[in-house]
Formats: sequence, C-alpha cells, structure tokens
Amino acid sequence: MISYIDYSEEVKKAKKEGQPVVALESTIISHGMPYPKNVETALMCEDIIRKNNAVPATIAVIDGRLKAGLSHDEIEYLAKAKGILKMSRRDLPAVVAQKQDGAATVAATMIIAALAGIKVFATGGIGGVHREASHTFDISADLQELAKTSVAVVCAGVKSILDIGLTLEYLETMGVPVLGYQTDKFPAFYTDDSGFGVDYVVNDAEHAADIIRAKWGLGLQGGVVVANPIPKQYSMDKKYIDNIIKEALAEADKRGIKGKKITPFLLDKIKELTAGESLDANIKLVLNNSNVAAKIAYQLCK
Ligand code: PSU
Ligand code: MN
Repeated sequence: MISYIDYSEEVKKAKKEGQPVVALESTIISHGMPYPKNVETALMCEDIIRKNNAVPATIAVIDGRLKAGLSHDEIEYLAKAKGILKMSRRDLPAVVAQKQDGAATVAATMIIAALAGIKVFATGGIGGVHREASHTFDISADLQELAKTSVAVVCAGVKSILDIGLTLEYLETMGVPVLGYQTDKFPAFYTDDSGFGVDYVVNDAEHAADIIRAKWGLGLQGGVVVANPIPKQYSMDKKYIDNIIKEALAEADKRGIKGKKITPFLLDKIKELTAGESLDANIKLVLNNSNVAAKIAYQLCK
C-alpha cells in the first residue's frame, strides 16, 4: 500500500514512544483568520500543547502529501498564500492525485488524523447545519465525519451563524456524544452558552478520556465532541454578537454567497463589524481548546 503521509520529526518520535499527539486543523489558518494573527495563533496552539506534555500535529496537504505535523515555514506558507483550497472529504482524492495544496477542514483533519493514528484534535468551532438548511441543503461534511471517523474533537461549540438546535439533532441521529467540559451548557463559540444543553458533563480530562475510551472500546466507530466553552472573561455579550451575526448573514444573503465560501465570509464580516473583538475571542478559545485537548490526549495515553 502506498504511503500518503509524511510525519514531522516530533510526531514520528511521539508515535514511536507512545506519547500523546494532538491534531490541529489548517482551514482556520488559511481561511479563518487574517495574516499574521493566523500564524501567531497556530504557533501558540502548538506551544500550549507542548507545555502540556503532548506533541502538536498541524494537518494539511502540501504537494499532494498528507502532512501530520507542519514546519514553521509550511505554516507561514498556508497563512500567507492566496487561494489555498479549503479541503474537505470530497476534495482529498483530487488534491492528492494532482499534487495540490489543501487547508484541512475539521472533516479532512479527522480523516488524516485517523490515518496517522492520532486520537484527539483541537479546533475553534465545528461546521454544522446552516440556518435555512431545509432548502439550501447546506450541512457541513464535518457532521458526517464525526459520525464515522474515530477522533475526539475539542471545540468551543458551534457559532450561531449555524442552526445550533438542528446541529445537535443531527449529532444525536448520527450517534455522536456531545460532552460539556465542566459545563452543562452547549457553548456558542463567541459566548459560553447557546441556550442548548450538552448530553453529558465531564469534570476533567480524565473523565472525558474515560468516555472516549469506552466508546471505542465498545467498537462504536465515530467521533466525540468535547464542547469547551470560551473562558468567562473573554465570552462576548450575547445580544451584541447575535445582532452582528444577523447583519453578517443578511450581507451574505444579499451578495448570494453560498457553499464553502459562506463560513469564511461570515467570519471575516463578523471580525469587521466587531472591530476585531471577535478575532480576539476566536484566538482565546482556540488556545483554551488546545490546552484541554492536550490534557485529554495525555489521559488517553495512560
Ligand atoms: N468555524 C470557525 N472557523 C473555521 C471553520 C469553522 O469558527 O475556520 C472552518 C473549519 O475548518 C470547519 C469548516 O471544518 O469551516 C466548515 O466549513 P463548511 O461549513 O463549509 O463545511
Ligand atoms: Mn457547507
């Protein structure tokens, strides 16, 4: 069988020694944040993971090679280059065969992490069921991936640019447990409470690892969502951000923006309308998720 994956030195070593590894996605670098905050954040996430005795594996495809662990230069490249493909499950075969570059979404990162034997993945927010999905059919491939690929995803919930209630229904249908990390409230990315609950509350990383281990021990394939709220001191005002999101959605509608372009468009618009406050919140919550993911990966290794 052809090997499609290249490991960074530190990931190779960690795998050999049975050390914990945490995957990080790259769509957030190429499409989720502006330069140079995107590089700075990506590198800070890696450092937080190392400080917690785990090894970071930022994931992307470069020249058709699946990368489990990127160099500094590769991260810089993905952060700066224009027009890097936002790559989900459906894009992977063509990107590999045509030796292209691709920034990995949550779905693509889960696939590559699973191939690389990585069990835990930290990101900002997962994709979900879009508002008006009943006629647009826009449901992120991230949800199907969570249904079938066995990687635990630590995130700050989903943004209310999506239909949070329908996203949670979809996860229930697909058998994906949603664990609240030290909370019974499902977080809404910029805010720590979406108004919806979680399935199970976990008190700490060990508790989360116990449930994740039991899922896979039972032979139940698929992911687990660990919903880790943005720290209280950084949580934005709900009314304020809801109004901004409404405005951003109206703008997207007016311009006819659809499909894979909609999430990056809305993120950028929200950043502009909040004069950068949403970007600061985004950075804080990703760092917080990297911290928790490293702790869970460590517990799973024990
Ligand atoms: N949510 C964010 N920031 C992001 C994304 C989602 O707050 O950068 C990215 C993730 O990579 C996620 C993808 O997997 O958007 C979902 O896109 P779509 O809805 O097109 O599947
Ligand atoms: Mn979509």
